[in-house]
Amino acid sequence: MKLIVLSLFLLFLTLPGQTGKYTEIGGLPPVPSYAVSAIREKIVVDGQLSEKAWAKAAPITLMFPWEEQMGVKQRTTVRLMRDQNYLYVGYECEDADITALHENRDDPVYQDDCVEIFLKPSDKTDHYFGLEMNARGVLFDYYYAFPEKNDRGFNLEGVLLKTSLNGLLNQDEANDQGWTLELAIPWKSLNKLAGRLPPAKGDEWRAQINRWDGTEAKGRRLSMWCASGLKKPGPHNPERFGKLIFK
Ligand SMILES: [Ca+2]
Ligand SMILES: [Ca+2]
Ligand SMILES: [Ca+2]
Repeated sequence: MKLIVLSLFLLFLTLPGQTGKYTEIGGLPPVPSYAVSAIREKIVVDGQLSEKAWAKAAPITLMFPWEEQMGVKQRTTVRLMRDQNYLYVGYECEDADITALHENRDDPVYQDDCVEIFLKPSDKTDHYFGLEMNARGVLFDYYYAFPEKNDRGFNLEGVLLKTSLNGLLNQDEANDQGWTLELAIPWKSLNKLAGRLPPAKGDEWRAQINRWDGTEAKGRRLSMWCASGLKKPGPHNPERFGKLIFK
């Protein structure tokens, strides 16, 4: 009898893609991992991913979990790296129509062409930091005491970011190619949740990476690193964040 109970327990542990506290869709693959390399090269946060280190970092391509969303699925490639002072994130967005209207810190930039990263340094809580940035380089940052309260009044100190557009912003008729965003997040800005800063080699954090693309009129799409397991399009589910492993 004991053996049967144990076998059932082990089976439960190994079943893929369980729904959970927040996950609504079963059968999803396990969340992916990404090794964040330590770099020596100095990164100039100018919106150009021209430093050699960027070319060496492994690319993540965002996927589109919701087939019902409208419009063209434009590719987004994301790379991460780190040094003693910063976590660096570089986004390359293919985009035939670059649009972004919001201009001020903590505006709802997720309504624009926008890229995001959520960082959850602690496995003791569901709380995490969010950074959402539009194609103008406007930052909306917050502390999400998930799932209860999203505090947009919280600001991460010293974040550097810059975009570079290959096209014309908010010009319907322009033939745009895309845009890039270069982001540097100071480790010390994350001390509200992180145990050890900078993270040591082998430390593991959870993270999600997203992009909102399109306009209300022509349809909008959400793409992401790992499927959030929600029925309605949305990125907020810390159970389905991927794993960042620091090197
Ligand atoms: Ca650069
Ligand atoms: Ca767009
Ligand atoms: Ca804020």
